[in-house]
Amino acid sequence: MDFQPTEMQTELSGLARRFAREKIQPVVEQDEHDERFRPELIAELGQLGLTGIPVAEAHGGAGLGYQDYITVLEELASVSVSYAISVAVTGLAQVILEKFGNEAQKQRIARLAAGQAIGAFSLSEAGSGSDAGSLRTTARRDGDHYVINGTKLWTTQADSAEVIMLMARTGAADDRTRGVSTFLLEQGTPGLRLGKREKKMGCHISHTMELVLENVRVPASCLVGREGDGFKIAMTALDSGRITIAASALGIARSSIEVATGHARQREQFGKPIGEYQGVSFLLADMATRYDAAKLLVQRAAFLKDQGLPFSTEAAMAKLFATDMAMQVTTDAVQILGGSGYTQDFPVERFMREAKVLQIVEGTNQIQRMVIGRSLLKTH
Ligand code: COS
Repeated sequence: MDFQPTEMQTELSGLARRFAREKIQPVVEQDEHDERFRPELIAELGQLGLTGIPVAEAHGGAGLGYQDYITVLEELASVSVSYAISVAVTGLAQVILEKFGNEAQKQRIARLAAGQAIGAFSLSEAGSGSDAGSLRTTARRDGDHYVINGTKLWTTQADSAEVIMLMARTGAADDRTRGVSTFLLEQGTPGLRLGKREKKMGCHISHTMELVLENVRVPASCLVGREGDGFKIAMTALDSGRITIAASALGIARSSIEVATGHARQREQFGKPIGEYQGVSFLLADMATRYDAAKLLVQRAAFLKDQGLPFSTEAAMAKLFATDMAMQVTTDAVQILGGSGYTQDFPVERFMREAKVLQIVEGTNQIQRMVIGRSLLKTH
């Protein structure tokens, strides 16, 4: 593992940083207010080659690794977590199709990798969040079709997605995780409709949707992998997804440190810049140290994944530490900015709201601790 970014990583992060500053920054605050997502920005990111980084060139991706991917997500998130998450969730669909899809399903990757289409991942339900294996949406085999019924919750960008990777129960309820299968659903399939859009604390650009499935009849060829493999497919995808969420946490933390440091230099109280008070400079020192420690964990998880080595536990550690770090660092940045920090004149209050969701998505940080704890205690 090398601490120096490669030439490719420097180029990718430079591209992503410029795009985020020139294209997202000018519209982000208004769009957050208007809850407006711009798919055309994803298409432009696709033209820059930034929407299919970890997918093989044969499938339309860039054929690079997660160590490259995290540099791009950090830059996007440093301006807008919503767009970083959009790229990451579309990436989740690509990763699933590449690893588990049949040849026809793999053909669907190219449009996602090019940013021409958006993907979604639909696992959670009202009664099944952390306990993902208890999901109740059913997919009943009917000849050479499946008929899917149920209601999914918290599906990011289901309203703009062309393809939705959806987990449903094909086995008995007491089969739990072994009775779950993954399906590739098309937007517009009869019986599949959007339910309510959640009113959230932050990340308003990113739409979080309820999905209602009423006798959705799909050909059996929509099954991804084998019947009953769906839970493991979801868990495998989430292992990778947790690295992308951790990388997004780095972005908002870094921006918050930059804003807070600039403020501490300029803002004078009692006749000198507030950064000259130890109460502020020590806070900044802790913020920067936590950011660097988180970055090393995220880089390690990405490195292991790129090497083809086991990385579930390390991804959980990176997600846990980086998102808790982002919550702390963004909160401290608001504190350093004082009254200004609590207003929308500065982005730190938005970053603080965005940090909160990162402690929850792709497995709450309590679930990450469970994953880490189990790996420590397992006997084989
Ligand atoms: N990769 C591959 N397989 C995995 C896996 C992983 N990371 N984690 C678990 N599995 C497998 C297990 O090996 C087991 O296989 P067998 O049936 O062959 O023994 C099976 O999946 C069930 O595993 P387990 O018994 O550990 O499942 P649990 O019901 O205890 O759930 C947790 C495990 C809690 C880790 C899982 O439910 C989880 O991650 N929950 C959070 C869900 C989540 O992140 N939701 C957010 C959605 S996106 S916003």
